[in-house]
Amino acid sequence: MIRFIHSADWHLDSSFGPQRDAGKRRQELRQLPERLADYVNENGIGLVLLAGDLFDGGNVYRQTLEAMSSALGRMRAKVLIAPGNHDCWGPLWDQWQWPDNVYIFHESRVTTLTLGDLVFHGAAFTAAEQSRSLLSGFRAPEDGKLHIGLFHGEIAQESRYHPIRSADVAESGLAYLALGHIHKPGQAHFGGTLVAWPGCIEGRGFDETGEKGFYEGVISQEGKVSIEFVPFARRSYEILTVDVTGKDPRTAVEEALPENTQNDLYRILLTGETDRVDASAVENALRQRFYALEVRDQTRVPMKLWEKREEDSLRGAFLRRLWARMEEAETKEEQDTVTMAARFGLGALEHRDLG
Ligand SMILES: [Mn+2]
Repeated sequence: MIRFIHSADWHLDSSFGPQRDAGKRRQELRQLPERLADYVNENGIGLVLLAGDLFDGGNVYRQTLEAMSSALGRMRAKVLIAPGNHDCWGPLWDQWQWPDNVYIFHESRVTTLTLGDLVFHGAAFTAAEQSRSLLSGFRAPEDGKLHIGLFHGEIAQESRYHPIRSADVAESGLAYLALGHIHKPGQAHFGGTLVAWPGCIEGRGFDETGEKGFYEGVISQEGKVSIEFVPFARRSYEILTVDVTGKDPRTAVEEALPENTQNDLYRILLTGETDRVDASAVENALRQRFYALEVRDQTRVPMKLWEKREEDSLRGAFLRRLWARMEEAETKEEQDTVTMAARFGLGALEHRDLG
């Protein structure tokens, strides 16, 4: 029995864009290989399959390369790497002295590495794009050994990032096909082949929400491969929509929150109908419960508030003029602008803080 890890899309040295803690997040990501080395050694993992995009680009900090290289070398496991479109084979890989337990596929055609009864078939991106399907026509020999594929690429008919067709997988004779590239984890069976892509190991923004990690697998004595997902990200990005209709916004948010949010980055969208909401007050009140929090107001002024336009008062006159604008509004954006004007105006008329 062999235990293995299949991971991909670390995107080390990602910029993390304009986030407040971008530098710290970059630093945390750089510690990932060390954390993974600990996991490998503590869990008796003998094989590590890394399916590309480990670096975000070819221009990597020396510090990152050193951290990565020493962590891989510390793993008491054979480490196999198939470079992807972000970290394609080139000086980045070629001009670095990698530890002896690390093997890097470096050709843009399928090559083979045999380790005892296991045979690995893999390839590298050697440029930022690879639109040929390398598994097309591939067939592993029926030699009683277990055949495993390792590529950066995606299950697709056409793609600039190595399309792999499901029909080719079904014909491949591979027991397991380890892919990278798609940032959301997934798996499928085609013919006798289990194919999986673990997704990115750490979210980098609100377009990469939810649990992130890797697949841990077992190759049984009989040559059967099974995998399960292991959450491993330091932090996750979550978007939570909270309807605050008829509720105190802060209470509504607190009721909707899962228990432990301390390590995570949350974007909370306040929705529903209300005439008073102060997103930044909610944000300030709850900030301590998160690694990072942003609260956005997407609520609408309640219809009953518009009913006050019938009043013979300054408020009524104000609402009548805005209501006329609302009826003329042709887009959702125009309606939102009128709504915001109504909210601010009413707040001012009632001497409320405009927040
Ligand atoms: Mn990729």
